[in-house]
Amino acid sequence: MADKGRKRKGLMDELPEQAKQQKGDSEADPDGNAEENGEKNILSGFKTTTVLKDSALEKAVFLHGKLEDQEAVVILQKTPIREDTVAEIFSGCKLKLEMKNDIYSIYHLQPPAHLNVIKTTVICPATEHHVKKYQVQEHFLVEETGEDYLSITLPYIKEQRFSLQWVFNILEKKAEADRIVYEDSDKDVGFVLLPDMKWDQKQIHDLYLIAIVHQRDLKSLRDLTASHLPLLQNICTKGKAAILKRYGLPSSKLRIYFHYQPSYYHLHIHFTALSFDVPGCGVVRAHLLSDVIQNLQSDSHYYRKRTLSFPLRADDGLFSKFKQAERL
Ligand code: M7G
Repeated sequence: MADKGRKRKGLMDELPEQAKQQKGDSEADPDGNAEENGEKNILSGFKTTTVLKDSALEKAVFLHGKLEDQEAVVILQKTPIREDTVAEIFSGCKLKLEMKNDIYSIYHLQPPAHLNVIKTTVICPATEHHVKKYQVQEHFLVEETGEDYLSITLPYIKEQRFSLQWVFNILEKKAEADRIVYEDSDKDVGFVLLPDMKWDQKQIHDLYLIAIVHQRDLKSLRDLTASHLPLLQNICTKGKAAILKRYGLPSSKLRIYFHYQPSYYHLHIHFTALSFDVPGCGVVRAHLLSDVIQNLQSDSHYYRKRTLSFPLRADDGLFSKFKQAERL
């Protein structure tokens, strides 16, 4: 019975007050009249050149095009339907019958405008890397030894990959300062915990936060040794506590992991809701923080020596480097 009662509760009811205050812009502008409120529609001039990916599963379309003569990537994604908005959807919608057969009927339901928001991510100016990142491509599994890392991967990531400006902006409070959920400002073991760009913060079901370390010389898992255990343990303990406090989600409902390879080579850790089958949480890319801690406890140089497997896209520059080195 208790469980049934809980199910009936809206998901937003489950978000504690503090978390509700952190929600996205559409809540501040429930009718979606941003333009009327003085916010310019920057996307009215967007010209699509290519559809990079059209994913029915993710309910998203990834577009490459031009925005005021600059290269841009725009991602349109339908957001999950929140349980606490269902009653309003039913009472305020326009309903059109599409098909009826015996006990089965299908309707075309148009919800009130403010409940019909499409999460829109704009990357502008976008680099060639961004365009490739979102393009559908064949993937190959690479087995990178410690030697391969030093001779192939490290030189490549030093000259390539994405800018880390957005990371430094967060650490220096030049961007997203109002979104920070928790910060430990210690220069050695400190970090900033905040919602990932992928999470619209509307429901806990798809909770996604990242912890970004204050240390600037750690690129990825490969740089970690036992000397970083205090940092990792600090993130693990304080990150979990902050999420429990803000969102009421216990650590038993969290998946906490690194990506290898990451897209951005400044050490960060992903905190996602276990209930959310998020892309990138599978065995070929994710390394659980708890496993990483244990591996470093048993061998300080574990991640310097181990062969690590990860998928690479056929058009990834790193893939070409592995081919040139005849490692594929
Ligand atoms: P990753 O493992 O380096 O790359 O994770 P991935 O994108 O292939 O997973 C970086 C994480 O940072 C991703 O989950 C991104 O969604 C997130 N992220 C990227 N940017 C540019 C931003 C940003 O500007 N703000 C926030 N809050 N998150 C970002």
